[in-house]
Amino acid sequence: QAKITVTETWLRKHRHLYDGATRHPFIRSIRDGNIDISAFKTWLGQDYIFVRAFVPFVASVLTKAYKGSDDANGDVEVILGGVAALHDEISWFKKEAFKWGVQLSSIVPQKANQEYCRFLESLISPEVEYTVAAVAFWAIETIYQESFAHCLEDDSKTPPELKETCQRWGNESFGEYCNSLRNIVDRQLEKASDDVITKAEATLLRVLEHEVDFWNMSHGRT
Ligand code: HMH
Repeated sequence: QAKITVTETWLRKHRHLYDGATRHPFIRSIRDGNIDISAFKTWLGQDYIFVRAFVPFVASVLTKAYKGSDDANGDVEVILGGVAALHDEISWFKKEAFKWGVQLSSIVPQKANQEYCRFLESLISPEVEYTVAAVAFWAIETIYQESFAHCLEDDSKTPPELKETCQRWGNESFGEYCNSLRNIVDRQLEKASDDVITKAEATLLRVLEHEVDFWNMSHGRT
């Protein structure tokens, strides 16, 4: 029987908050086909700003992977794949924004977004251990993967014009990438001190809260 991993323990323990982030009313409204397109446009513009701030954070995780692990397991390459995907993602946002008539140059980050970006910046600090930063990275990617995969299930009524967006994060290969991140994280946590494990769990909770606030913002609830 396979050993229960640390991430498994955490997901069980924090199931309620985790489901709150992956089954948010904003995601449900996409899945049910009754999404307000203005909410979608808000999300699109705000997420573009988020992704731009996400790039230096992911680069810092890459640096920590290079310095901090012996990297016999190829962590650097997995994370580099994430950086490459973000390059493509930024082009996609520009194209999608044009399609929906969203003017990216005039988007002002809302409060929840500012706070989330500030949180990402705090994790860039070299004081933050590789394990802690990697947990945040895994959680951030996985929440989007699970949320958007939910909108692509057979019984979903996702509007056709939003399918491509859902595919972007909900596709299978993005799912495999998230699994690779999870394996990296569990391997690190296996050899981490109690202090680092405690910090990493607190960081996961902060990510979940920020993700819920981000969806709330898009949904016009703040
Ligand atoms: C807010 N969380 C948010 N935006 C994203 N693009 C992702 C996660 C996944 O990259």
